[in-house]
Amino acid sequence: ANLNVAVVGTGAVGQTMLKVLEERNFPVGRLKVLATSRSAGKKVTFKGEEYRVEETTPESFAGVNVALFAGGEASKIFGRAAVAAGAVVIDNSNNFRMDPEVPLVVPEVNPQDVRWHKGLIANPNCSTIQMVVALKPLYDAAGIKRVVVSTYQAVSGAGQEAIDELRKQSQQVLEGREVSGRVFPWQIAFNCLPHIDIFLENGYSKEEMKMVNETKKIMGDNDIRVTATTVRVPVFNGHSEAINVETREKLTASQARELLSRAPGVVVVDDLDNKAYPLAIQADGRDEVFVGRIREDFSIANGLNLWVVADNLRKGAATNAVQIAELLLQEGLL
Ligand code: 2RA
Repeated sequence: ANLNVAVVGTGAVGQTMLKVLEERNFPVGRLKVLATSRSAGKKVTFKGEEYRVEETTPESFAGVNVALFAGGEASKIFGRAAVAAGAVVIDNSNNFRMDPEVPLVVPEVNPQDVRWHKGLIANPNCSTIQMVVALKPLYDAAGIKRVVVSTYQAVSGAGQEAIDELRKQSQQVLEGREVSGRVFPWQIAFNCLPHIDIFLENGYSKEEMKMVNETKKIMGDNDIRVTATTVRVPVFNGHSEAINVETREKLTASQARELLSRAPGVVVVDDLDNKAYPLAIQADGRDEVFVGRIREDFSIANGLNLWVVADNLRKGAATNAVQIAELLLQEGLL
C-alpha cells in the first residue's frame, strides 16, 4: 500500500531525496515537504505535482509513516515527536548515529540492523557509506585488521551555498579578482583544505572521527582499527577516497577485484591500459560505489590499496536513506 512520507529539509540533500523517491518509484501516498520557517512557502515538485513547503512542527508528523530527515538540527528538535506520532524516522544528520539505541545502516552492509530499530534509524556520513560498501566484500572474505583512508571530498557535502561559493571563487581567481567566501575556512577554489567540520582534542576533525567510529558500528566489529584524513577539494559533487586496507588473511589484487565486482552496490572500474579508474565527474548522478586502482600494498604482508568514488548526495545521503526505507518495506517493518 502507499505510504505517507515526509521529507524534512529542502537543501541539497532534501531535494535529492525527493528526486530519488520519484526515480525509484517509492510507493508514496501522501507527501509532506517540511523545513524551517526560512523555507516555508517555497514550492517543490514531485511526480509532476507542486507542493508547498510547510514549516515543521511536532504536529506535522500526524499520519506520516516514514519521515526522511535531510540533516542539521531538525531531528534533534522533531525526531522524537515524529516517532511518537507513529512515523519511522530515517535521519541523515549526525545527531543519533552513535546512539546505541539507533541502528546505523548501509543496506548492502548491515541490512539486518533495521530489525531492532525503535523508531529512529540513522543514515551514516557520506564518506563512511562509500567506504564500507567497498570494505564489506573484503571483510567477509578475509577479515579486516586496519583501514587508513584519505578523502577528497566535494563541496556539495557542505550544501548548496558551498557549491555556489566554489563557482564564484573559481571565476574570481580566473578573472584575477579578489577571492571572497564565507562557507570554508580558506579559499577552496584551486586549493585543498584538510579541515571538514570542527577540530577535536585529539587533533582529528569531527569528520575524521565520524569515519573512525561509524565504520566500527556499521561493520559490527570494534576491533577494526581506522584512521582518516578528510580533505575538502574543489570538486562540485562526488567524494573520492584513497583507502589502504590491511586484511587478516591474504587477498591478492585479482582476488579483491573479483570479490568487489560481485559485491552489491559496487561497480569496478579498473583497466589501466585504458585509463579506466573511478572519476567523480562520472559518479555524479549515479547510486553505485565505484572502485578502482586495486593493487597490493607491498609495504605490508596483507595490504591492499583502493580508489573509491561515489556521489555523496545520492549514495552518500539521499539514495542510502531511500534504500533503508525500501528495506523496511521488504522486511514488513513499514
Ligand atoms: C561533508 N560529509 O562532506 C560532510 C557532510 N555531508 O561536508
